[in-house]
Amino acid sequence: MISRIDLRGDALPEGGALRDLLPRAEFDVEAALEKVRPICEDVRHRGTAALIEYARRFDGVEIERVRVPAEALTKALDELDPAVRAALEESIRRARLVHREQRRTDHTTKVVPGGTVTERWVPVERVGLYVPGGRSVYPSSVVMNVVPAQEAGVESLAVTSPPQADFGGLPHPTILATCALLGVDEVYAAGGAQAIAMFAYGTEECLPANLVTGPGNIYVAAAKRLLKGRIGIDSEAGPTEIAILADDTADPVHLAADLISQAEHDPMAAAVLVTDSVELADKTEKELAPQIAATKHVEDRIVPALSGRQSAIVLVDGLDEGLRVVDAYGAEHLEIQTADAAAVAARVRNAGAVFVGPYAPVSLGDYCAGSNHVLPTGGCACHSSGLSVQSFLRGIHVVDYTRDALAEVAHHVVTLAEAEDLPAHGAAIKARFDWKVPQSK
Ligand code: HSO
Ligand code: ZN
Repeated sequence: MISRIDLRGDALPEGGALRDLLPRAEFDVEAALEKVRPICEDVRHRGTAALIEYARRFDGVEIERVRVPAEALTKALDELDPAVRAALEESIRRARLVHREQRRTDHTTKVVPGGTVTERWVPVERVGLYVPGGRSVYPSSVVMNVVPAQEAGVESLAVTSPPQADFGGLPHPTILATCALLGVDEVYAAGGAQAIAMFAYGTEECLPANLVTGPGNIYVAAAKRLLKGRIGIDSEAGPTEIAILADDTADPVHLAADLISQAEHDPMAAAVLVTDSVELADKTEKELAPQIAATKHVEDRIVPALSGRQSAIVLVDGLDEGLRVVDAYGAEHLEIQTADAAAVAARVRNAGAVFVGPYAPVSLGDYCAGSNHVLPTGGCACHSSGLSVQSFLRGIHVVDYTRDALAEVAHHVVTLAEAEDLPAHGAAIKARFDWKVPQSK
């Protein structure tokens, strides 16, 4: 079911070479670029008419308008299962607690008397949030995108999700209900690359946005790559990943359940167990079959995900080597299931999010931990963070110097300008002092 990679014995290779030994899903965004280019151009030129045509072609549904009417949002919330509503409300409450504390405050540094630099944090004005449809209708992802944007103070927020043939061309009702619960009233029925183009270029119905966030399929990722620059993007989310670092104190029943839990997302999802215990590896592998037999999405997602070359049990000599392996991998989600898990977790350098000990499974983080579940995949955790309030803010440096403060440093600026062969830069300083560069006292 799941392959093994035995890294015991010899010393582990360094950096990139170690990474090359580890399994990873292939997610070839480049290949999809040429497919999405004409679609994005079409939306740019024909706006709503193009979106309506793509709804017909890709989503198999006739729609007359892309903007979801307000009544549809209210209706969806009225009809939402009360238990789901209560769970979403708790998820929102916890997410708000965590994200609210991420807000940065403006800070002024007095560099010299009369010379200050203030860093002002300003929310992005208008944000478009992409919420996938089809196989993955995740109201939880609406929460994870909307809450940080709102806590950052974004004023204009629009959500888009693919039109569903089963729901009269509207996005899935649970998505609509979650938007209503969060107070988002601008929602569109558009999916795929065309939805990203709608936010980038704007249409008759939808104003262009400054930033688009949210996970999507390979076409969504390709459109983000193509339109990046015209519109800001969060990341090109790839298939989900779980890595677990475990020793012989871990419970194989938990490990198997957690590996399967993320394999359930996608046939390309990656589940990687790193351990120094062969016995634990054997027991966990044995646990997989009965647990898989008892769940859904088996043949289409779980089995291909676990048996694919992106998933594996990796055997290492000890925890230090295990840490090196999980750091080289840089998983979207990393569980630490070892003795003294908090101390081990504190040593992790690369992961989208770390889950400590037996009672913090990834599923908790997916819904109700308060943490964000939009996280870097494909090894991007080595350089990027998950979605947060910070993703929706820009830091603006405000430079304020008096005449004396400028005079004090003028000769240095002029010297550096000359060293870079940019005399006009120096002249902009000299002009303020009748062309006589003050020397420092
Ligand atoms: N594990 C997914 C998020 C998710 N799980 C949504 C359930 N619903 C990627 O972090
Ligand atoms: Zn999940």
